[in-house]
Amino acid sequence: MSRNAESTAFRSALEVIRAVEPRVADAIGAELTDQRESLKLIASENYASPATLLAMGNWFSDKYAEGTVGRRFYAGCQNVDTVEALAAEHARELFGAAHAYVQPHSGIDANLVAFWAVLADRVESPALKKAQVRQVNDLTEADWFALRRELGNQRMLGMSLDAGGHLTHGFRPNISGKMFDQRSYGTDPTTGLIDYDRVAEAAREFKPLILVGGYSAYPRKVNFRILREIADSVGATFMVDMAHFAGLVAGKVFTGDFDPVPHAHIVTTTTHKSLRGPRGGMVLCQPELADQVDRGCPMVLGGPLPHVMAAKAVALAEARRPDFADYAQRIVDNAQALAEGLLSRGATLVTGGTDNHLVLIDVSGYGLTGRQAEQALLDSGIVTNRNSVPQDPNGAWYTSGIRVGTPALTTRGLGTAEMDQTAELIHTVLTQTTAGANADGTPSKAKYTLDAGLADKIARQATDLLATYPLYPGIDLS
Ligand code: DSN
Repeated sequence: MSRNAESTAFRSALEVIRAVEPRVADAIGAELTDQRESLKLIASENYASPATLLAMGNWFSDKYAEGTVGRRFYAGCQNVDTVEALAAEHARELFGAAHAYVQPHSGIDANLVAFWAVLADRVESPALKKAQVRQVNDLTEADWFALRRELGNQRMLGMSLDAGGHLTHGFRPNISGKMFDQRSYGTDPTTGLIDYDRVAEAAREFKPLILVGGYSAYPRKVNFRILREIADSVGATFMVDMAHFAGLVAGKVFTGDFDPVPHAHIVTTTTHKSLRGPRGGMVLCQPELADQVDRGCPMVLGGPLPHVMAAKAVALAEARRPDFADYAQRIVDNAQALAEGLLSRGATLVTGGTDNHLVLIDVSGYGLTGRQAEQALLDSGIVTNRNSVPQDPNGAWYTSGIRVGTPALTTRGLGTAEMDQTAELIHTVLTQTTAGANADGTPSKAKYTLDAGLADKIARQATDLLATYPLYPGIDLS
């Protein structure tokens, strides 16, 4: 691929956009500049390839294609069929999955499709027979009421939010928390690790319909074989949300007990995090759930996004190349180097380190809340996000943690030496930031002071660190 082709493609696209609304073209250009100049450590972000980005910017966006491949509610979907089938094939091959559904628009959509598929599957066999209806859509409200009672009011057991679980795993502010009666498993207060015996105990007591594995802020591997055994022991469906670590599964860093695909009945993911694809979601499942999963649209999804499915096919094809495994391993090597660098300088890390792509710093050791630390780092050109730590005294808004992840910087080419330098920059900012006070003298959870000169100096050092690793080196918009 000639670099010139990438520059020409994006320059031409911006020229066309600029002729209609120049402010949008300017914002797109500014976003590239901002992304190029910032040290991006957000664990859930990455940089998709130019091919993936370009696959999204075209007339596939114009097409409605509700239904599934070869069985659409609209005419003229032959080309959408091609890209959807390709994306699903790449996903099945990449993850060794029996079935792949690539229509979900996001992670929450993928989880909704999965929840509905499990519920429908559970109620259809015995209950539909009883109700003498053909499929779950035909159930009356009274049928549903009776079924919910029969199913133990749709219980879900997932990882608690402050231990690193995700909002969509049954928590109140999310629809999953309204659909399901939820209980959480946490982590061991001393080690910060999942205590599988406690999970088994909670499952025995609660008898969930769905046991959920997966996380968005847990820095360790999870043993999915054990979780499947726990699910089986109580007759639960085992679902894994691998959105954060899908790239590590694709790149065969997580194999055997740590690969969710052979162990879970159903696996959901986003495609834009460590997997490095377009912004979207996906569901993988065992054959017995395939029919229900394919009813995702129109049950909980609107029309699929064919342009994004095209980009998913491109990104998944990229992830099947041998160099993706090398990339996935470097993500983990970098996270471990970053963890080592922070630990050696005196930081406190949840679980004391990492096995995956993320590190969770407990910033209370620096006398700061997560919010203060996040802002001070941002002032210094380092983009992170605040995150709860287990049993966080500061709650989910202020928090006591900073989550840092390496997928994006690894894509740029930074390695373990640069991770040590990054640890130095983070540690310097956090040690030089002082928590502020409210007007009445009480400690503030948001205010802080950091010398502006120091913040500028760190930001320059961050830019210098990135200079050797240009982002999108083939794209010159000038
Ligand atoms: N917002 C994503 C994250 O940052 O982990 C998960 O939904």
